[in-house]
Amino acid sequence: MLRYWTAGESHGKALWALVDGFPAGVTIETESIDAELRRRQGGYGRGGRQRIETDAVEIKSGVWQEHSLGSPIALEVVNRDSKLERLGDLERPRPGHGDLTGAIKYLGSIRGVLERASARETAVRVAAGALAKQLLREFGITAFGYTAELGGIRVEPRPGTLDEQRVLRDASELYTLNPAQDDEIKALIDECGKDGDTLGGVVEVRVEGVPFGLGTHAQWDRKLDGRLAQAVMAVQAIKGVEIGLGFEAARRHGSQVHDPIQFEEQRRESPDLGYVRPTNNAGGLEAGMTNGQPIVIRAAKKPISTLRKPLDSINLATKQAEAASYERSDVCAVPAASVIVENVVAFEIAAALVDKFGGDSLAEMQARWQLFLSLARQR
Ligand code: EPS
Repeated sequence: MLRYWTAGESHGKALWALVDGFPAGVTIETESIDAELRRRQGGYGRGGRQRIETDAVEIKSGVWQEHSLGSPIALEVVNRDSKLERLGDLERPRPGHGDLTGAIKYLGSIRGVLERASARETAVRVAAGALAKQLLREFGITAFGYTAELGGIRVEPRPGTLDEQRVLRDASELYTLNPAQDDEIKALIDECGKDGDTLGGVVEVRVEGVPFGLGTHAQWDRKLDGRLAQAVMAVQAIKGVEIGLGFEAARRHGSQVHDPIQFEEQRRESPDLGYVRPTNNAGGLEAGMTNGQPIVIRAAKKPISTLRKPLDSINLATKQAEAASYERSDVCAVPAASVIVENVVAFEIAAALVDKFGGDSLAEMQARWQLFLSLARQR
């Protein structure tokens, strides 16, 4: 079973992830994890913290001579802005953050909750996902995330191959797939920042090269659509998750939703084994299992809840009405969310891959994958 936990506070010494169940024999490159960390720090609309940090991973265990050992892998991302000991508490909880609910639940301070609730923690989730991608790479599986909508402006993606779209996304300060719309969105972010307000948006992730049969229909907590939804919903500020057509499927007739099944003999060697679908409204998942089509998953991110022009709140000590506290924040972190969601999705796909083809080593997994493909082609 491949899984991970994280630890660390936003202004503590560092963030850590402990990845357990990662198979032995996978080539691990620190540089490709760092590249994902840099992408997470970027995107138009970010705040002052990202000018302080230069996130980089340190692999503390489980890797030797650039190969995984099959033992737990400990990842560390150091906080340059490590000042928790010097920080005081907040008095006026920010609506939308965990300040009020956490302080009441833990009978403690707001600081004690916000430090862990902060989206800073996503740095190390991205590191864990980027590590998992190195396993996916061995099987030709790629995860690709981008900004689909920001502040109510829908981006019309330019069509193209994955490589072409990657070039577009990486050239965009908003991580969109249509440079013609970026200026309008940047102007909106600027305007919003001047008003002391914040913006949310929608990010989309496509996973390609996924084989048939990851996940299962057989038990609710092993259904892959459910596991993906949990991983994505558990990212800070995400309020909605859709797979494939998502909510739109509820508005259409069945004949306009379900993807017809065709067979093309010449595609037998591809991940779909020749079972072709003219549409992919299911987003690659049927009955909690992958169906050989790309996985398509979208997440709705609410605007950041720390507003420079604060909302009404109370002083928690006096219960008198006061404006919410303000601490340095971002106007918009939707592009960063596209990186985070891409990487948490990648981790879940890798976990499902280990469930299906798992063993102690990459070589064992690859042998079982080949065996499965040859048996499935006879079906
Ligand atoms: C973030 C770091 C945080 C915030 C932001 C994301 O740093 P600081 O609080 O020191 O400015 O910029 O956190 C939040 C949006 C939040 O809700 O806490 C990061 O590294 O992503």
